[in-house]
Formats: sequence, structure tokens, C-alpha cells
Amino acid sequence: MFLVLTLLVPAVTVYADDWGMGQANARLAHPSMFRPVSTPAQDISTLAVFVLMVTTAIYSVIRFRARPGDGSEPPQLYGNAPAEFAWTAVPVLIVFVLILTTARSVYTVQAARRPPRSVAVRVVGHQWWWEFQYPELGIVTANELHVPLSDPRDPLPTFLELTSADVVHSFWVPQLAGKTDVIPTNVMWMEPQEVGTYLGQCAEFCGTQHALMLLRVVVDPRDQWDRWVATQREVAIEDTSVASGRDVFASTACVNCHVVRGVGANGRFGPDLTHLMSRETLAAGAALNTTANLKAWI
Ligand code: HEC
Ligand SMILES: [Cu+2]
Repeated sequence: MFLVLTLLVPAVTVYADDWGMGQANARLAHPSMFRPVSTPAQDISTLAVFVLMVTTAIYSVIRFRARPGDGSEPPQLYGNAPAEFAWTAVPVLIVFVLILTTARSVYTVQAARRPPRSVAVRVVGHQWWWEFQYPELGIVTANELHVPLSDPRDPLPTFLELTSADVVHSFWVPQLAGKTDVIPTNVMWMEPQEVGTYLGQCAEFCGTQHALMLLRVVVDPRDQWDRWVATQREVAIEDTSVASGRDVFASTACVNCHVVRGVGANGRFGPDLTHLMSRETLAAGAALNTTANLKAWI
């Protein structure tokens, strides 16, 4: 059962091949909740394995029970008080233990308060892409969330506030944290302990392009994270060799929907494009950010 589930989960990696995403995603770890690398995800994974084990045990007891026609009579226990007690007490105990372990995980995930030293991100779900604002750092980006590595001896967790510009989306990066609906007042946090790029997906049907609403979380080592923050805060550079393209962008409808800081484009409907070329993918993980794909997209 474990194997079947781990094989089913990465279904997200095997489509959209024509845009290069199949291969690009296949290079990343399968987004399996059974291979967690961040604090709440570890708790959730342990809980899931526990629930699976108990389910398997119950299934085995039913599936492999003595069949009719196998001849032998089971011992007749009618009116046997110890047996009656046992088959009442044992299920009660199982349910009780399940409640306790579940409550423990729910508490670990939900009771955490944001410590003063942490990264704050505001996640805004859009049909059909992700906006990531870092209000305290003055950064806005899209679809590829960068977070710092959190060393247990020197923790630096990331706290996410989830909101939506339209319908209900669901933010899910199985290896980092639990699945959480993108509804105002919902929050979640992650404390990743392994550097890498982790795949995620909008997990709530949110319209026709829902399946193309992927996301990536890049966990950066601390020095790389600092560099990323510094570069993302910069405005677009003034490069005369691309001046004509800049003029086309600045003088057409693009500026109504996109921000490019330093170019006077202030539209907020679409993704912030100031640091578009620092992103590996286009259009919420639907295509690789190559020159050909970018051209085709525009
Ligand atoms: C009506 C609003 C609108 C206009 C006008 C518009 N865009 Fe967009 N653009 C969007 C939206 C919304 C998305 C996100 C689509 C998605 O990811 O599914 C987007 C995505 C993009 C992306 C991919 C960004 C990313 O991070 O994935 C690029 C590049 C882009 N637009 C460039 C342009 C250019 C260049 C123009 C002008 C020729 C333009 N757009 C005009 C709304 C607009
Ligand atoms: Cu969605």
C-alpha cells in the first residue's frame, strides 16, 4: 500500500512534456509526503504512516479471517464476558490512540506562534498562478517561492499567510508542510532542513486551468538566501541593448497587468515580472522559462 501511494503521488511530474516540464520536474524529487524534509511535514508523514499501519492491520484481520466452509468450528464464546469486554475495549483503545496522535500533530502544526526571527510570506492564490509577497523584505514574486534553510540549532522558519484574489485554492508542497486551503485567516509554516527544490500543486479544484497551477519551493542555504533577497529587491537594470523591447513593453497593455519596478509598469493583475528571468518556469510551472517558450507565451 505504501509503495502504491508513493507511486501515485508524483503523477504531477509526468505531463506537459511539450513545454519541457516533464523532464524538468522529473529531475526534482517526487513530491511525496512520505519523504518529508521540513518540520510540520515530518509530523504529518509520521501520522499518515501510523494511520496506514492501523488500517492495514484492520484490513488484514477482516480479509484473512476464517472462511465459511473451512470446516473447523471456531470456539463458541457466546456469553463469554472477557471476550465481550476485549472486542469492545480494543477498538475503543485504537480509536482513542488515533485521536491522541492526530490531536498531537494538529496541535504541533496549529499551535506554533510566529517567532520574531522568521520569514513572513503572504501567498495570494490567483486563477491560475501564485503570488508571493514578502512584506517585510519588500519583495514580490510568483510561482517559485524561495525560503531559507532552517538549521535546528539556529531555526529560521517561514510563516505563510494564505489569501486569494478570487476562488478557494489550496497550497500543497507535500515534502514541506500539510495541505492548507487558501482562505483569508488561514496560515501555515515550514521549517525546511534540506536544501533543494520541492514541487507542489494547487490542491483544490479552482477552475478549468487548475491542473496547470503548479508551484515550486526553493530552499536556499542561508548565504544564497541573503543573495536572493538582495537581488530581488533591486529594480530592473537600465540596459540600452534591450531598450526597444522595453519601449514596446512600456507602451502596450502589458503595463496594465504587470509590475516591472524601474520601468513604470504598475499593473497588479498578473505576476510581477521585475525578476522574471530569475525564475526557472513560466505560467505557474506549466512551461520551462526558455527563450522559445517565453516567445511562444507572449
Ligand atoms: C489582461 C492582463 C494581462 C496583460 C494585458 C498581459 N498579461 Fe502577462 N500575464 C497575465 C496573467 C494573469 C498571467 C499569469 C498567467 C498564468 O500563470 O497562468 C501573465 C503571465 C505572464 C508571463 C509569465 C510570468 C510568470 O512568472 O510565469 C509573462 C512573461 C507575461 N505575462 C508577459 C506579458 C507581456 C510581455 C505582456 C504585453 C505584451 C502581457 N504579459 C500582457 C496578465 C496579463
Ligand atoms: Cu488553484
